[in-house]
Amino acid sequence: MNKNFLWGASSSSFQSEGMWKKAGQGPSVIEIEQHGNLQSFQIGVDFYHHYKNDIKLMKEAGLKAFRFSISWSRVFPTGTGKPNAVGVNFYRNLINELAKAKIEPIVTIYHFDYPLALVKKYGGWISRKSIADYLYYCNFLFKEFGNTVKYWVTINEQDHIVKIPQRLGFKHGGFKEHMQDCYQANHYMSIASSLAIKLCHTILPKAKIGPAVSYQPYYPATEKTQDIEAAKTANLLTQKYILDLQCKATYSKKFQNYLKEKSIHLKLKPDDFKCLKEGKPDFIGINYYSSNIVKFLPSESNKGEIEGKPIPKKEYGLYAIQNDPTLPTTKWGWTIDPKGLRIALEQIYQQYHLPILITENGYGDEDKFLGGNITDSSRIKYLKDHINELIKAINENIPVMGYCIWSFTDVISGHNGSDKRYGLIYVDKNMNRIPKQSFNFYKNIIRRLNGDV
Ligand code: BGP
Repeated sequence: MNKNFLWGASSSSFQSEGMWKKAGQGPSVIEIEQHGNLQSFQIGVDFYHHYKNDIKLMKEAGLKAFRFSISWSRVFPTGTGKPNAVGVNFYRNLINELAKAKIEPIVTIYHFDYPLALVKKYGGWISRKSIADYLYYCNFLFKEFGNTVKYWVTINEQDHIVKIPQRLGFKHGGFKEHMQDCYQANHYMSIASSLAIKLCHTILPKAKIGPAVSYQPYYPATEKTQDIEAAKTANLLTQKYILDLQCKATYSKKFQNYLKEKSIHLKLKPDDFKCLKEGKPDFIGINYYSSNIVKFLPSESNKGEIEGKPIPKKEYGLYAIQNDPTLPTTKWGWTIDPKGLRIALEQIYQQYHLPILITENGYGDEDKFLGGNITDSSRIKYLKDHINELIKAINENIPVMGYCIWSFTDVISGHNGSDKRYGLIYVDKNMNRIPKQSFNFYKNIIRRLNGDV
């Protein structure tokens, strides 16, 4: 295995740091989205105060890379303007600590926690103005941290931000979460991402930068032509349209026809496609957790199950996305499909011919600490099976740059609060860190596959 392979782990600011609206941090849209779990997010796993200890543990595990996100509103409390020195200092210290431990930082610039002030000001991503503010923030980060950070992720799971409109925070700006606005936001986010890539290439010519998308293969439920067609359509309408835009600077004709049918008319400028062409990613980050099957769903009178909301799981006349009943699932119903990881890597590489970084892959469970060892054997099996498929993909010459487990320590789950744990390290109520068995498993994998033993 290539010595430069980035064996890593991932996290995000709002799920780990805590220090919510403290030390100068401004509010973000996560407050609206996570109302039920807000308290957990306010505390996170107190990474803000535990980062040094966590990095020590990362070093012990032999991690080559750590992917974390910067909280935009910790750096710019109102989204733009004057930076918050305390926040900037926190990230500088964190990055320096990683450098000391010889762990490559992979920085996600924006991971769901959009500054609330910008939504209130002009609606956030609904407005073209959002592009300039995002670039202002990126420019600051590239100049401030570019001498130590070589890997950047522009936007985490833009496909999910569009699919879960609360993450756009529109409501708070007095806007509706209508499809038209979500797809417009997607367009502006894509341009912002491409301009950030171009800017990064200018300021930091040696750096590598790309988006991270959530990707799952869609298998036809049967061999019937209509199911095969439905699976292709679901793939295009839920994830491929974003990669086409960001990597090929185009909306396919089929996607354009779909928008037309939904009476969605995007505000486009001819220059937009020039920007997209000029800001081609160096790599595609993928977050892979599960796969789905798809069957054709005949037309009904009520076209579109969730009218007005983008990317439903069912589109009458087009497709229905389902779990494969023959595959096991996590306790939260996420299909476990290790082969799907290799298939996803193959599909993405065949279409876009770019290196791929696995920015997230992991297993959520209700781990319990009752003293002694935390035996998370289901997680170990999940990781082992996925890493095997990753190796097969690499042996098939798919250029994979690295593999980041979600997550290093437990963090607060985006959908399920603190009940659902992903970490190799358990975090208890007092913020103590207790390595699980999977910690040793991963440590051994890295040592073995990196050729250290
Ligand atoms: C991805 C997000 C992460 C993380 C992960 C697990 O979509 O990028 O932030 O939350 O999913 O999801 P969850 O915590 O909801 O199980």
